[in-house]
Amino acid sequence: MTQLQHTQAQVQELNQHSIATLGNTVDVPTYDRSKVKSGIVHIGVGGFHRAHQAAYINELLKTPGNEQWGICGVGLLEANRGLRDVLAKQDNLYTLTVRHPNGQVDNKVIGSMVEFLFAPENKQAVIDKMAHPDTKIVSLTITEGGYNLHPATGEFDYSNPDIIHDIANPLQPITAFGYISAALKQRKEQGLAAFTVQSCDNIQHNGHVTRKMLLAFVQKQDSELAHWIEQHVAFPNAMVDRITPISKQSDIDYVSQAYGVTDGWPITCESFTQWVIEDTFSNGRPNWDTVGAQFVGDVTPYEKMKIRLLNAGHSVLGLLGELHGYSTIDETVSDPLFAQYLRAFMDLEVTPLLDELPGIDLDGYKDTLIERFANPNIKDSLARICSESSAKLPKFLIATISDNLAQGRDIALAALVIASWCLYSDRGVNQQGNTIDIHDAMAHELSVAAKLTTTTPTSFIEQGSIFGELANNDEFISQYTRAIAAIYAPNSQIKDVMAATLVNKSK
Ligand code: CS2
Repeated sequence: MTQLQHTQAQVQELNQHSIATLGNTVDVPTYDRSKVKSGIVHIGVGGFHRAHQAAYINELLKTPGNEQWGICGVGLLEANRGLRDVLAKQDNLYTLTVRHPNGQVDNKVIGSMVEFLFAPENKQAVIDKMAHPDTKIVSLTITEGGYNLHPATGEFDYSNPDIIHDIANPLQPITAFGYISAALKQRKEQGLAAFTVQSCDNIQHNGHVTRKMLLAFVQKQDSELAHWIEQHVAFPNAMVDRITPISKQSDIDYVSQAYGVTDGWPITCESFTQWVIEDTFSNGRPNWDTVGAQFVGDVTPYEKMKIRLLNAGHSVLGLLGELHGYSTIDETVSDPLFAQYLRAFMDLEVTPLLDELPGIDLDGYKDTLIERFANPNIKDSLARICSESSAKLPKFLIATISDNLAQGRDIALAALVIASWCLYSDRGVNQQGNTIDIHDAMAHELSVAAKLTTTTPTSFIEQGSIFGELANNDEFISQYTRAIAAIYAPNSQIKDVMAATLVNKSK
């Protein structure tokens, strides 16, 4: 045992009372949390929010004068009940374990979330909180799928049963759009200023998309409110970045051993963090730039760079790695063939599409991505990376394929990834014979379409809600079916097909 490790007898629960005794072993909130008010209501308190926005606010609160910028977390889903119970026991405190590539570990107790509301038990409390005069920002991490846009058309999907419910029941919402609309209506009626709606999800133009989707929703409920939103609500675009794996029992064990505290839901993340935000807010904002975020006039080129390189890069490694039988990103990228494939994909199929990036050394950025993926202390599972691929890939990867085809460029590397996604959905086992852990809202549809491949080689890409018009593109069909033939051949190994694709690419 190292000096820092504690015996079971000394372990105490993490809460406002116990943090007073931890000052020497861990970075605890030094500010008076009882004075902090919720200026931000955040929907979707997953690991990423707790490692990113909540960590920035935690730093900000250390400087007096920022007490109006605490966070009220909101859980919309029944699945958030467990989180609510843990946070309630812990006075909404949790540990953030920051793991550097060189093995250094920093533990911080984050105190910026001062309230948490579990929406299924009290919907009106959530609407009232958002409508409260202290609330200046409603921020979101509702995942790519949460924006309810039809991936292929980019339009609002009115056929979603939850949306149909919310349009008909404005005071009993289920979706983020339903809550935001109800709260903004209350503010409008009470003559209060609108809050900013701030997306923190990995979607290009995330602010514009949120605005378009919210307006499409509200139009069907109350066109006057939609008009008021158009005039008064700001939707800043932003690029967000910090790799945050899913918390595991080993993270809980680590925290109790490292500083003698039982934390029911600690979060682990990498040391790298980035947040580039367009400075358009309707009702004030925290000075996030004093704690490491950047305000810019136009975030578009940075978002595109990040989503098309990092997020797509994750999916490339994730799907190919799952098929081969790897289980984490660091394990996958430490295989030289996978690292080479990723680098070729970034250099040859993404870089030519990126816009000018003032102040960014793109080669350096790509090197850093590979180093971050290789961080051996972040055991980021391929299962997490590949989860909800049906919502992620249209934005991360399929957009790159369409752009390349429109410019007459080759797409062989990306086409193999899509073909691998088909085989992954078809077989559900990797090439070592082990079951692949698939989490996707469309898992059933994906598997049904994939299973038709042997008779109809294009069946998988004919799923219009994911691939749109691509299924009719001859060049895409030819590259995709070539990749399908290679990976469906008897005894085919994904690594051999990757190597052959790289060789052809360099010809
Ligand atoms: C990942 C992201 O597949 C994914 O969703 O690429 O969660 C990624 O880890 C973050 O975007 C990093 O900023």
